[in-house]
Amino acid sequence: MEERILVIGSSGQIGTELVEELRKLYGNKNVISSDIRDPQIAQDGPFERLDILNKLQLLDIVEKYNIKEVYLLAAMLSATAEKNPALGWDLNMNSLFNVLNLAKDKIINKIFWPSSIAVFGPTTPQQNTPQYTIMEPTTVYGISKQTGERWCEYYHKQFGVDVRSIRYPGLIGYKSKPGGGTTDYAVDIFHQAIEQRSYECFLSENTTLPMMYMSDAIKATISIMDAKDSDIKIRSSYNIAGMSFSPSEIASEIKKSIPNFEISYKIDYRQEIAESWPQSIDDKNASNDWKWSADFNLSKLTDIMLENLKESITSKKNH
Ligand code: NAD
Ligand code: AKB
Repeated sequence: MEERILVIGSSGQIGTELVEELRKLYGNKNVISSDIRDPQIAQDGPFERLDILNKLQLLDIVEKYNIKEVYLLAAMLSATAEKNPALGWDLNMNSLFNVLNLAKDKIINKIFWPSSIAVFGPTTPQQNTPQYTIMEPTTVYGISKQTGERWCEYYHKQFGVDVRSIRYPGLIGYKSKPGGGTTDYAVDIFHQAIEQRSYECFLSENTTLPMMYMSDAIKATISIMDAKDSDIKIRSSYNIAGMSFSPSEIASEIKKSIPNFEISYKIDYRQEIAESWPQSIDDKNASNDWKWSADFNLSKLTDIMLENLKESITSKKNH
């Protein structure tokens, strides 16, 4: 049987777009999407309901489709995990072990597992944060990602597992809704700008964070998975950078297209999380090792988000 790819947590913000792209590259039937909930948009290709914490169910699906490559996207993100620390830890760690162990047992060959800028903490240099630096995360999500990075490197060194990873910044796209992160405001703001002409932001106006347009994130994911094994020099996780902005900067950019748009601020517990993260990222290791570079800046991102969301919101209203 042909070797196939499994995406776990495919109904989320990244999975929705990654599955679409992987199917363009490898064919619909060769990319199996899976999640505990239905997909956000209609999909052309096999979908399996899979709880990643259920090892037997995972093995059944892997054997049924002759899966050799896994993209593990199921996780609890920063804001939600702060409200459910034990559940967040359980999901984020045991999902990773279940997949790493399939590779250790030589059932699958290759794994993609995303880390995050949340691995950094308040003692990390915030500007141009280096690949190797102080890492003292203060959220359960950040602790789980930092621990996950250590385990990925360990499984690579001790058992030869081919696991590849990227520390994504906050991701922004129009095709899917985000799932409980601190950077979610940067997606919600576009929806509210079009529908309400106003947005109440839960982060303060000058809170700068590293962000990235979803197409760049998908490009990075596919590039690192396609890179030659010998080019992957870091088996914990690579820094990658797109752009950095604050709520007031994105609001000003939106105002260029929607002049009567207004932003207001009502800060909540997510402010403290955001303040513990870097403001910008140094990604030269990714550029050197597997030729990474971003294509999108804030102005391009804003144009694309507004144009596409206007279209989809108008067409929903007309149906
Ligand atoms: P998301 O919350 O949008 O999607 C996660 C998906 O996992 C959801 O569809 C959810 O139903 C599914 N899921 C939850 N529990 C599950 C289980 N037990 N079994 C199977 N599926 C389960 O998250 P996302 O934004 O798509 O993020 C994907 C990965 O990328 C995560 O590891 C996240 O930490 C990482 N990441 C995301 C961002 C971002 O800005 N989106 C940034 C950095 C890192
Ligand atoms: C979150 O805000 O939790 C995510 C992330 C940066 O990991 N978007």
